[in-house]
Amino acid sequence: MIDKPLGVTVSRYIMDLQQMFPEAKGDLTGLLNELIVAAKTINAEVNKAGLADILGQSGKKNVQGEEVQNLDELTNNTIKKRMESCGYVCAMLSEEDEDIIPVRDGYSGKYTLAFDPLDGSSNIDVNVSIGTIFSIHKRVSSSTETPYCNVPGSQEDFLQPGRKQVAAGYILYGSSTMMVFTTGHGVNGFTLDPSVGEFYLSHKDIKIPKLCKYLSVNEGNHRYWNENMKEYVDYIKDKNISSRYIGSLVADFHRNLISGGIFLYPRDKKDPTKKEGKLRLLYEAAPLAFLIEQAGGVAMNDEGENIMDLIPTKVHQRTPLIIGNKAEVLEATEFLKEHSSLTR
Ligand code: AHM
Ligand code: MG
Repeated sequence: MIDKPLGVTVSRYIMDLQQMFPEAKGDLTGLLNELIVAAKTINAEVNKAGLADILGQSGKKNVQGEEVQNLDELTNNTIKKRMESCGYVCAMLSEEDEDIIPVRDGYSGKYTLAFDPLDGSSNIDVNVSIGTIFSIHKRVSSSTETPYCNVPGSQEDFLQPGRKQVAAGYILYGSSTMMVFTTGHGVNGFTLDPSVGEFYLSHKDIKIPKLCKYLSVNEGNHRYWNENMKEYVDYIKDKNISSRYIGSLVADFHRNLISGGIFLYPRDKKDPTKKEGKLRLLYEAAPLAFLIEQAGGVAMNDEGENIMDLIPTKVHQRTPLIIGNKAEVLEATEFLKEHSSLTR
């Protein structure tokens, strides 16, 4: 962890972080800076989302006669465009694209970038917090003899456990816009001053509070849960806990990170195509697992496996997710396991 005063800019913070590693060549610094630029562009678009009806809807032309993209598409394209020729990534993986996304010839870099361009997108039209989640790994598919730039990335580069992430975080477009990230040296939060266009350190070395204040789960799915899950939720509701569920993972996570809480998205019987739960391992669960672990919490699946240790077999793999205060998450997974024979 580097100790920087509140108010330091995110770029300065990242540069100082790089100084801790004399062997670093600046690629991760460069990549994070590119993400910051993408975040500012997305933020500007998100802030105009309510004007869609005035400026033109997706599939139609706007007042300048340009084709209007929906916000998911626009954020996805913004990130891809910034990254494809920055020279820091060898390939990308996005929730919006089925296949991994290649970068331009000759621009292949050292890292992979997996991202959910706009998490919580069902909340866009109702002006509720949404966010961009990202996860960065070092590529594994190139040899030292070959310059990175000549070797495109492959699926293998993405099928790495969360434990191997070199950085992860999110940009939350909420009542203010924040970037929260970790490189494995604690979690720090930076708030955007929109009048200056700069992110400033506002939340230093974030640790999840000891008290688990909130329970975040979609109770509308109650009838699709298995018995152990139903019993667990009844059990925890008997404790001194409040319910909070936004329906944007990134926003629910952020609230619980700052205030203390447990978030669950278990497997359920609602949709047979989502037997493994709804959330995606590589660009939702794993990056948040890295953050929560750095902040003193933990993320597990319903089999009691740490999300950070899961080895993905598919790039768009889903996983049940239980994340937040350590004691409550461990208790939840134990509870679920204990009763698991009832339902599986
Ligand atoms: P998205 O990435 O398409 O927005 O879907 C993921 C979202 C999460 O942000 C959120 O936790 C979850 O889906 C909400 O799902 P539900 O409406 O089933 O509760
Ligand atoms: Mg999502």
